[in-house]
This record gives sequence, structure tokens and C-alpha cells, in this order.
Amino acid sequence: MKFFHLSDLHIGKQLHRYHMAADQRDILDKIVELVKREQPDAVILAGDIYDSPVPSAEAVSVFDRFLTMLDEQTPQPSVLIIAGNHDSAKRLDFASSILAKHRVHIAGMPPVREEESLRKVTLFDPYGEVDFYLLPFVKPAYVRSLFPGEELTYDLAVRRLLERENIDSARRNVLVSHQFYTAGGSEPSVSDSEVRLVGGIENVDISAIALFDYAALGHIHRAQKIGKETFRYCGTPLAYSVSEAEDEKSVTVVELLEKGRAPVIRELPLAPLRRVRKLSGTLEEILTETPEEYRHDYVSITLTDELEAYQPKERLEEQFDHILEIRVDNARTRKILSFAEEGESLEPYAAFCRFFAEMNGRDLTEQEKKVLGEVIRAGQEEIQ
Ligand SMILES: [Mn+2]
Repeated sequence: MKFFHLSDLHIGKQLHRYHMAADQRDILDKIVELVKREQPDAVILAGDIYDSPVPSAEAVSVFDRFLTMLDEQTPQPSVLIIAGNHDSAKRLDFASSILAKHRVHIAGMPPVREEESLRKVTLFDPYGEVDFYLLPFVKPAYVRSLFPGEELTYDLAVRRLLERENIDSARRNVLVSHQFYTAGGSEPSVSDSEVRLVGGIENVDISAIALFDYAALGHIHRAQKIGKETFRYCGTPLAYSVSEAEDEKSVTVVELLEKGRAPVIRELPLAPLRRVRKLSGTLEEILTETPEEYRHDYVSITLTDELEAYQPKERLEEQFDHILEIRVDNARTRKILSFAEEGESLEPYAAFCRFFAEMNGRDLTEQEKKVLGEVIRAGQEEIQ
């Protein structure tokens, strides 16, 4: 049994102000090419199909195109899909019983009524049957009615949902899930593009899923194992933040052998249309020394000129067509940073007064204070 493990497509995602539809269409085409070459029995999409619960028409058409191309392959792989925290469970479930006839199995909602259970898909290979359990992203509140009187945490919600399935541990079992899994308190390596809850209450310990032969996980955007080789996050197919600039993105390919034998796991590298890159140097260095092929990449530029460069934005835009951000790192900005890191959190008004005094060596005049007050009030009204 060979399957592709993918997650966190985040179709419809914008990187800073750039729409990524072309990048996403390109990477999904490349994944289809890999399907042609590797001929997996199944393609797993472990949640966060879309970036938003209400995806744009364009985002829906990008995903539709991908599913259609998978459907046209011979042999045709089964496609197993769960909802992630970014997806709307109900929208994703649309037409799922019709799609199942095309071997596209979607689990948007977790079970919420007594008679419901997890969607289970059984596939065959020369060693026999493999059961895939599709567990969509779950919050304790979603399934509270199934476990009356229990104080559900994320961890307990997952345990209880799996317990009621009566899974036969003598069979080969694969879990598809989209949660924040930890291994005995050690957390996966995260990037800036996941959405985390404050306080770390969302974690589920991997002991909850111990009986599975493989766990195809989504939610964390860097490819990695968690606790053991066979419990894995495959990561996003594209870099979705500057913090992922150095990450190599990939498709995780799993070959499940007979029960008890370690599966063969490979990561097939994915080359994006445009890379996310961090460039650092003086304006002149960046303009003259950056390799030609970086010009169309998504770049985060850090200028190190001690003297303010002349029209840096305009000059950089002549050379780079996808600038994510331009930062300045010199003695002056480091001083601002150390000021900002003093740890005190001040009201905007007080913070600006101190900032102004630090930078200019004098306090604001009464007239300036009045203008500042008006600007801050207007800004706050805008936010509310
Ligand atoms: Mn995600």
C-alpha cells in the first residue's frame, strides 16, 4: 500500500499582499506529476485544504482542478480528505456522498450524534486490508454532546472519539488527523504560519494514537516526525511565511508493508514557482550581487546601510517583482529595538512620547501632543 501524505494546502492563501493562486496551481500540477510517476494507491490531504472557511471562487476552482486531475489518473488513486481548523467542516462536506463514488472520501464534521462514527475507508493491497480513519479537526466543544458530564480537553476529546471506534489492533490502521500533537511534552517545530491557541491547551499527546501503524498528520507547517518515525507531519507544499524561507517542502510518500513491519517513508522534494528568500546587505550589495534568478522570488530584504539609502523601495522594486517586506538593520534601528524590548507595555500615547524623546532628544510640544492624541483616537475608532 503506497500513499501520498499531504496537508495544509491553504488554497487561496495570500503571502503578505500577493495572491498565491499561480504558485498553488503550479505546485498541485507538480504533485500530479509525482502521482503519475509513483502511482500511489491513495492521496491523503490531512486538513487545511483552504486558507479560509469561505474560500474564494478562484480558490475553489484551483482545488477542483486538482481533484479532477487526480480523478483522471490511471490507476486512479483514492483521495482521503479531512477538514482542518481553517476549513468550514460543513462546506467541505458538500456532495461528499456523491464524491465517494469517485473514490474521493471527505470527512468535514467529526461525529456529533450517538449513532455516528468516524469515516473509515478500507483499501486493499497484496497484504490484505488497511483501514484509514478520517478524524477531522476537532475542538472539545464540537463533540461535547457525545460525552455528557466529562470535562473534555483537546487530548481527551481525541482519546474518547478513538475509543468509541473499537479499532482492531490486529489490523493495519492509519489515522488521518489535524491536531497539535506533542510527544511526552516535546512540541513539534513550528513556523510563523500556523495559528496557535494561547496557553498551549490544544495539544494532544501521541499516546492517544499509539495503536496506529501510521499517523498522517496535518496542522504543523514543517515536515517532521513527532515522537516516532510513523507519526508524521508532512508540512505545507509551499512556504507560507518568511520564517519558512530555508525549509525544503516535500510530499511524504509511505509504503505500508505487512502488519508489524516498518513502513518505507520517503520525502519527495517539491520545487516552487517562486521561493521565499531572505536577503540581507547594503542597498548596493543587494542591487548588484543578488543572483538573477532571485528577481521573481518572494523576498524579505534587510538593508544594513548605516546611512539611510536614497529611495530604497523604488530602486528595489525595479529589480524585484515580489517584495514581501523591506527592513532596516543598523545602529539606529537596533536602538529602537532595544527601546521596544524594555518589556514595559505602554499605551500608544505614552509609548510614542517616549519614542519621540529617545529619537529627538526633546519632548513633544503641547501642540504636537494635541495632534498625537487626535491621530491615536482616530486610529482606534478605525479599528473598532
Ligand atoms: Mn494549516
